[in-house]
Amino acid sequence: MGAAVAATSVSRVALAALPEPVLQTKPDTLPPLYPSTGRPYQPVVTLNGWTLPWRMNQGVKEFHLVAEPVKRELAPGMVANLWGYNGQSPGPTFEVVEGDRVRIFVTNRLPEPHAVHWHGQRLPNGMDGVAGLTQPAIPVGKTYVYEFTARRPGTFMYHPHADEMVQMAMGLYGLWITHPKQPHPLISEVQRDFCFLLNAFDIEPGSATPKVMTMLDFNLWGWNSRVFPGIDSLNVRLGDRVRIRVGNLTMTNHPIHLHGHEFTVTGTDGGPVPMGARWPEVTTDVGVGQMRQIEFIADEPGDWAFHCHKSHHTMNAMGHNVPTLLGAQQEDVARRIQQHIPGYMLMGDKGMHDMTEMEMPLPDNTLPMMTGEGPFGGVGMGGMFSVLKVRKNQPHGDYRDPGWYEAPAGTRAYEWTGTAPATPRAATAPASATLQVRKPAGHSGH
Ligand SMILES: [Cu+2]
Repeated sequence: MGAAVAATSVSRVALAALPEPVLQTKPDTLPPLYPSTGRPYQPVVTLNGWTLPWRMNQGVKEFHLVAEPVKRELAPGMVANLWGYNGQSPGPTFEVVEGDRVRIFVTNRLPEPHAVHWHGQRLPNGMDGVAGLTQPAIPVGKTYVYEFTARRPGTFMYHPHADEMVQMAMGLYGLWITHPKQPHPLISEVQRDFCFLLNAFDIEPGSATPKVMTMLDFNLWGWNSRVFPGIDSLNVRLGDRVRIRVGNLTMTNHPIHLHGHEFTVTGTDGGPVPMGARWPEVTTDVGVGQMRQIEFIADEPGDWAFHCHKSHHTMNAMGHNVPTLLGAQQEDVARRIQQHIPGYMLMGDKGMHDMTEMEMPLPDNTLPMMTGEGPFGGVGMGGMFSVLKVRKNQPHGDYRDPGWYEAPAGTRAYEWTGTAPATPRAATAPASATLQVRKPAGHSGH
């Protein structure tokens, strides 16, 4: 990673040359990149991602973005064939300071034309990256240069504006953070600043390449092209002010929900939210093409679930055309089928929780629908799910996973082992309390 950052003394030849692209091969959450050149700022941490180093060239921050096919591990046990930037999907995060002049070299190593749109930025029209409208598409193998001044601070993203349907279905996008150049009345100083993009893939069990024509029926719901249990936890110190920036480039909305704390939405991709327009929430809906920046004080120690509240989005690939079998007596049927198909299992007659412990034979390169191990057993999740870990002794600036929370004695839900009172429901209910059911009359066909 060092090459581009370390180029402090740039030779005349290098001035005319393309910056060497910095690549990342692992899906790990890299520690914050403290700026070694340019103005200082409090950096962000990209979940399961990284920040793109730059080189200074006569006062301009120069970046080199390479669009190319990549392999991305969505979670241990599954690798997807995606399109990304600089070795990963999503691409690296850009971090600059309000007022910075930036020059971005974009090399197209995709099999088709490309263009990069800088979502939310104020910039000259010809730098907006809409193929055909503001520039010719970048041909295969060619490099284009974008140059503009990062005029307003905030949370932004970048994504293709050439064959968007295919290129975004394949995982091409990234985040862009512009830090304020001086203390800003609407932008708080925080101790932890996380960012991620919401994404969705449709990958048939047993395969590795997304189906690019899918409009709504995606089967893998990700944060930064990772799915639970592959999404890293957000590790903070008790009392930290925490900011989390979330962008949505999927085809549906995602109500993002945090346990144990209230937060406020302090900004969108349109800028900081005025103080008088902020209110407390525990869930905020991130609409398609929107970004939300939430903030809270992490003042409750523990392992707090943090997830999309659409329950189908906290599952991995599953079949939706399965009949509801709750309450169905299948044991005898299952026994008879097992005589012909050893290992045949019935599912769903008592709910789906069994799926968390089931050792089902899965096709290669396929994640279980409900999975993940917690300290007390199967978590039974997938997709857009992670954990906010708040710890008293998490060192300042340390983002490493502190392990599972140890609840103080007497503060964890426990099993009742005393005698249960009798609950003779029907016998004690007064006659007047029986439900009156009025059936519709005279409407044939009902
Ligand atoms: Cu969702």
